[in-house]
Formats: sequence, C-alpha cells, structure tokens
Amino acid sequence: MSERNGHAAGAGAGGGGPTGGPRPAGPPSDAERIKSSSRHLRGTILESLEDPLTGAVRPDDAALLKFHGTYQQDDRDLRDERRRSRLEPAYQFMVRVRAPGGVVAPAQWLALDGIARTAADGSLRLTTRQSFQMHAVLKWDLQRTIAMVNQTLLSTLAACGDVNRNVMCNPNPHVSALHAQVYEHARALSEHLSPRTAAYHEIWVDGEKVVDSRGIPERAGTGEAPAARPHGPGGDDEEPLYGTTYLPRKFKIGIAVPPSNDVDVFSQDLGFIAIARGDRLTAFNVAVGGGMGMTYGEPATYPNLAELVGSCTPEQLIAVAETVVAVQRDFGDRSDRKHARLKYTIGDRSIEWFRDELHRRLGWELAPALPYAFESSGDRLGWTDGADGRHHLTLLVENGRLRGRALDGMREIARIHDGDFRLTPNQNLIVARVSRGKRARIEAVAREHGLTAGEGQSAMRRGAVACVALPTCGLAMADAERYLPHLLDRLDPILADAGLSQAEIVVRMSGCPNGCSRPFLGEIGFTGKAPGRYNLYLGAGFSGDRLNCLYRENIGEEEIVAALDPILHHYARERTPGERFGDFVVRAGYVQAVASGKDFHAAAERGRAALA
Ligand code: SRM
Ligand code: SF4
Repeated sequence: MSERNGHAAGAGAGGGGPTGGPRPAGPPSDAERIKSSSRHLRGTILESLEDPLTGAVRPDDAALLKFHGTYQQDDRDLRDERRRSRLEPAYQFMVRVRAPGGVVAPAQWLALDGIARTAADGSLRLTTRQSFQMHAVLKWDLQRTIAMVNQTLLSTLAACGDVNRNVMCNPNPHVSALHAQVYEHARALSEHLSPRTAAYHEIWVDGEKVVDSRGIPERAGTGEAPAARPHGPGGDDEEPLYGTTYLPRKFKIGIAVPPSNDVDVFSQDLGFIAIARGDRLTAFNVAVGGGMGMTYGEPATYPNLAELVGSCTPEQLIAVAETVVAVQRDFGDRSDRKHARLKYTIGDRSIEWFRDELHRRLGWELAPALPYAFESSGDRLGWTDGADGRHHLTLLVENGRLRGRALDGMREIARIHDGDFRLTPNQNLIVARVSRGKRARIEAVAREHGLTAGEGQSAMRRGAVACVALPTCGLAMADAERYLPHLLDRLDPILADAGLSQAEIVVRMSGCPNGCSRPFLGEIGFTGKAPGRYNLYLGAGFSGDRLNCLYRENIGEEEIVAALDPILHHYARERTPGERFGDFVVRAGYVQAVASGKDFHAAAERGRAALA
C-alpha cells in the first residue's frame, strides 16, 4: 500500500455537492475522536459490560461495540410505558454475525439456533447482506453470546462499524464450478480486509478483564500500559490497513455472478462482476461508489449506483479491493458522517479522479470493463440440481424472519442435513448440497413446518424484501418487516384482478431512508416517513441497474393502494412483450428515468413539474 491513513492531514473532507470539488476540511466528527482514543476498539467496553446499574453501555462504548458486531438498542414498543414507569429504556443488543457469501454449516446453524432460543428473542433474522442477526440480547448475556458465536468458528467482528462489512456473493457455489471459484474469492477478500485488532479476542473470546489495578487498560498478562508500547494494542501497526481511525464510514463489497445480480452489485461501495469463459473465472469487472442511504430534506445526500472503472484478473482482486479501501480511508469525509461514504468521495471529485488515484497507487492500470448481462436481482426459489449431483432447495423466508414453527423446522433440517446452508441477498435460505438420499426427507420436514418455496403466492410477494425497522431499529420512522406482509395482502387482489399474480415485480420496503432493504432499487419502493406513512418510489431497473424515482410523498395505506391500483392495471393492459414494470412506469410517464445518484432528487422535481 502506497499511502497511510491521511485523514488527519485533511485529505478527507470531501463534498461540495453535485457541482464541485471537495468541501473544505471540517473538524473531525465525534466518531473520529471515539475511534482514535479507543486503542483499537477497546474503549471502556469491559467496564461498561460490568456496570450492574444499567442495562446500557457508555455512549462511546456503544459506538465502538458496532465494530464488534453488536448494536445497543431498546424495545421501541415499550418506550412510552417504561418512561411512564420511570424506568430506563428496555436496553437490549442486536448481535450480527459475519458469514462471507452467507454460507454456514449445519453445526453452525444449530449453534446459532441455540443462541437465538436461549439468549435472544427466539428468532433468527436473515439479513439483506447474507448474515444473521439475533435481537434482544441483554447486556449480561452479551459476552457469552458472542463467545458462543466464535465457538462455532463464525465471528461478529466487522459485521458492523467503519470497516469492510460482510462480503456478499451469489450464494450458489455448488451449482457450478464458477460459483465455487467466486465464493473462494469472497472469503479471501473478507479475511484480507478484516480488522486485526486483538481487542475483539480480549473482550469476547479470551474473556479476560483487561484493566490493571489502576484501572488503566492493558493487554492481558503483559502488565504493560499501551502508551509504553508503541507497537502493542493501540499502537499504530496493530491495524496495517485501517490505522487508528479505521474508515470514515462503513464499507461494503459484493460479487455478482451474471446473469444474476442478486447481490445488487451497483449498490455496493465496491462491486465485482465475475466474468467467465465457460465454467472458468477469467476476470472481474470493478464498480465503485454505490450506496443507498440518504436523509430526507437533505438533497446533498442521495442513493447512488456504482460505476464501472475497468476490470482485473482474479489474482489482482485483493490488491484492487485493498487499494480502493485505502483511497476511501485517505480521502473520505471524516467530519460529516452523512457525507462520508465512498459515493460522496467520488461524487465530489469525479470518477476519472478516482480511477487515476487507484491506478497511481496500484502502479498498474485496470483493463477495460468486459461485457456482461444481468437478467434479474431475485432468487430462484425451489429445487435446483447442482453440477456435482447434489440438490439445492431455496426456501422463501418472509422478510428474513425465522421464528416458531419455521425455526423449529430449520433446526430439524440442520440435524439431518449433510450439506450446508446459504443465506441469499433477498433474505431467503438455501438448503444447499442435499444428497439424493436426503432430499425427500428434507422436503417433508420443510413442508411439515410451513417452509415453502412460495408456491401459491404472488410473484410480487415471493420477491419482496423489507428491513427490520420497528420495534428494534433505533432509526426506524415506520414499520417495514411487520407491515409489508399486510400491504401485500391488499395488493394481491389487485394483482389477481389485473392478471399479474405471477408477474415478477420487485418490491422493497424500508422503515426509513437509510435503505437497508435497498428500496431505491425496487421497481416499487417504500421508505418510512412516520408511523403508517411512506414515500412511494417507482421505476427501478428489474435487474438493479437503474434507481427508482419518488412518485408520492408521505402517504398512508389507502393512498398507496389507490395509487398503485390504476398503474398496475395500466401495466397489465399496455406493457409490451417482456416489458418490466419498472421500465413501463418510466415509459408511461409516471416517473422520470433517474440517470445517476446526483439526478435522484432532480428527477423527482422534473416529474413533479411534468405533472403540474
Ligand atoms: Fe442497515 C443502519 C439493519 C443492510 C444501510 N441497518 C442500520 C441499523 C444498524 C440501525 C442503526 O444504525 O441503529 C439497523 C439495525 C436494525 C435492527 O434492529 O436489526 C440496520 N441493515 C440492517 C439489516 C439487518 C436490514 C435487514 O432487514 O436485513 C441489514 C444487515 C446487513 C448485514 O448483514 O450486514 C442491513 N443497511 C443495509 C443495506 C443493504 C446492503 O448493505 O446491501 C443498506 C444500504 C446499502 C448502503 O449501505 O448504502 C443499509 N443501514 C444503512 C444505513 C445508511 C448508510 C448510509 O450510507 O447512509 C444505516 C444508518 C447509518 O449507517 O447511519 C443503517
Ligand atoms: Fe432501520 Fe432504516 Fe435500516 Fe430499516 S432502513 S433497518 S428502519 S435503519
């Protein structure tokens, strides 16, 4: 790597917005102070965990805990009641597991199932980045819970925080030799970009209290305070890539294997598109600067799709990823967290600047991007046959939540299964590599427990994705996971009436504009505004290659149904052969085509003007 963390030198600070150049450097945000004084993520987490007077941790430690894969939350359904009873909020922790490509073994499934039942709220949440979340873990159980995750040879380190997160990858490694090769690259990337801090093991795995008799944190067993040791915990070389302040913001990588764009490769900070000759992986196209989150009323924030900057060989993949991360580390905005993702670093300077900087640091140039074609971003539910004679069953998990009978069913399957499990980017679940002898039994157990491939349901429901939102998410403005099934109950009869029950229309709902369900890539997208009220977006590309556009703002259920009913009927009547819903609503003039992230708000304005 040619350059070290330069944020303090003011290289960061981007962001003059659409028209021009990086913003002048502002003072580092509070998050930067917390990171830099944390001695590589140690902070006072251990003391916070041991404080018997509260179910919460200290605010700085709550920020640091994210890097360790856990978020402090409180049950928002209970907030008012607890306030009235003069009790502190019902503090609890969400624990997120990191599993590159979403792959886990049956023994790991059983261990996570056990944790969900004994330490969490009895559910397992499959996430939109192919990971697991467990909710409602109490502070007193946190160390035990994370230790148990590690005992299964999984980790929570870097599941959250200002680092590279779970590396996504098309989850069918056994369908072809190509997928298997790509999965190995996802694992290697995940490992290479993992933080190196020893704090994680000290706190969660070794379980030792790392505070000396004076209350000064030290590395267990050395008797030496960090300040005395330049290269010990907290020393500069503990994190060769991330340095003492890690990245300016979260960083996400996904690898797509065409024709599937299930990982929504253009929503990633760094997206790779596998290019193959037959079953042999030959190259990766490289796309940079994607992201979904924005803030209402702040047009300088916007969702964005990553742009292609070239291609590399499989052997060059890690060098490219590390260098992209390093550029963002050194130039990302460290003063305004709403402006700190790679999409703004590039947006403020230009994609040409970024490519030049990447090439300069690599010392060689990416080759031109290679041709590829995506067909869809959805999952193929039901049974598929692998090249190795094994079978794969993709089950529909509504909004990724497994509890009750469905969770019991999966436990039964894990007990008999000798292949593995794969979480999909659409929150579904693949029972992968099922041997011929076990296929009938697994299918029977699934059926007995109501686990299906969505037979008999509308195609819209089979492909729908909603984020967690209420009651656990502290940022939610409206329900998503708990509400989307109900809204689909209202839309299903309209689809049936229009003859669209089996039309694949991508629907995504998020409880706020942070976009955890990637709602701006929904042909129909919703983001929460207030309880029961949503923004409605239309017109994304079916395979995740165009952002959608705001169609109606802050509307409730009746208005949503009233808005969509005529459009769905219009689509049913007047679509051209093969025309996707997202393309139709643009052609029919319901919304404008969004050309890029910087055009996202302007396109909505153009649409309003056109309708006025
Ligand atoms: Fe997310 C924050 C849940 C995928 C963009 N996300 C959160 C938090 C941690 C709320 C918080 O900060 O307090 C949510 C916890 C809710 C809860 O109670 O569990 C949360 N995000 C999720 C998950 C569980 C949604 C789901 O239903 O599956 C997904 C976990 C993924 C994982 O396993 O790692 C999840 N989040 C995403 C995605 C989709 C993706 O990565 O492909 C996005 C959009 C892509 C992107 O990053 O731009 C996403 N989450 C955000 C943002 C907005 C970031 C931004 O740049 O503006 C936030 C808020 C923030 O970071 O400040 C956020
Ligand atoms: Fe929470 Fe908003 Fe993410 Fe939904 S989109 S999980 S409401 S942060």
